[in-house]
Amino acid sequence: MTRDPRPRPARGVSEGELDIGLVVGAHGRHAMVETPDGERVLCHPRGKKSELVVGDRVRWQRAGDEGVVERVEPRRNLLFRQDEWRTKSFAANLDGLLMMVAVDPPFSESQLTRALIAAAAAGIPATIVLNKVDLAAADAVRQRLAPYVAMGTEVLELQVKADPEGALALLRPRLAGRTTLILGPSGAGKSTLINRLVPEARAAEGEISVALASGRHTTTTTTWYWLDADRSGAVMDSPGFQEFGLRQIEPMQLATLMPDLAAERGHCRFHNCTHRDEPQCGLRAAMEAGRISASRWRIYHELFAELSQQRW
Ligand SMILES: Nc1nc2c(ncn2[C@@H]2O[C@H](COP(=O)(O)OP(=O)(O)O)[C@@H](O)[C@H]2O)c(=O)[nH]1
Ligand SMILES: [Mg+2]
Ligand SMILES: [Zn+2]
Repeated sequence: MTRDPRPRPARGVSEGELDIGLVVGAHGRHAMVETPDGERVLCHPRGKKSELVVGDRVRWQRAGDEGVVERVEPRRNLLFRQDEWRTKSFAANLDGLLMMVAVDPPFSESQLTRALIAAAAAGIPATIVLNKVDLAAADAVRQRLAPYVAMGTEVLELQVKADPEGALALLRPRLAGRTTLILGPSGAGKSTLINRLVPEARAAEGEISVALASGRHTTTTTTWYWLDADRSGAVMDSPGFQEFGLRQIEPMQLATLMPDLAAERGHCRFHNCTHRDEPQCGLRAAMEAGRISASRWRIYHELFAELSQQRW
């Protein structure tokens, strides 16, 4: 006998009857929802518009073996990127972002800055992790990150492969009891780190992606990993770090979201200075005095131009 797969209508269901759940995987119209007991139920959102994001708290109800998400609880925050055509959410309700880069392969400072700006706009505290400091080029890369240290961003140095115990000792207290997204370019060492933090990570990832993708080959989305048996801390891993669009941000907002630039505001001749070519610009003076790095200054201008293009 086959079960009617259609979800039951929501009519007559009061809020109190709906279960609370946590979205630990999401793909297209499916989401893996975890109950407070740790059971995982494949769910579909009711209604066409609602997009479910990993980290969402949802109200849902069972429909046979599966479930229907009736409502998403208000999000504390949402980290996303947005280009001309689409918005892609990384995760919701984050306590922190770990931006992981490595001494090698070389990383794009523009991509790093974009992610930090998106986190700042979403109100999510970010830490930079520099991995592979065992490699010879470590000093040169440290110099590249000096402006970030100077502007108050925490920069942690790791060698996950060469010294995994040291890396764990540094990170575990910072990750405990919190929800942290680990983001970074391919090759930075994210998988190596997550496999150290969560030895059963590979299995968990496979389980969710199989259930969500129904066996089809799909690109993976954000993956959720509990750090401990009592499920108090979690890390997430997300693809799609390249082409980090920031269309959600107004150009005039940019300087407020870059701490080194923000610190120099208030000294421009024009109160609505865009810091591009206005005379007596306090930010330009700060750059010339070495308080804003040449690379951050260049990235600001590239972003300002990009975000000023006509929106469709
Ligand atoms: N030298 C060195 N290599 C590392 C370190 N951590 C990771 N790697 C290597 O970097 C490569 C990419 O790591 P991976 O975890 O797959 O990166 P991901 O793409 O960010 O997930 C692998 O060959 C790792 O063995 C480290 O601390 N030092
Ligand atoms: Mg990886
Ligand atoms: Zn200015």
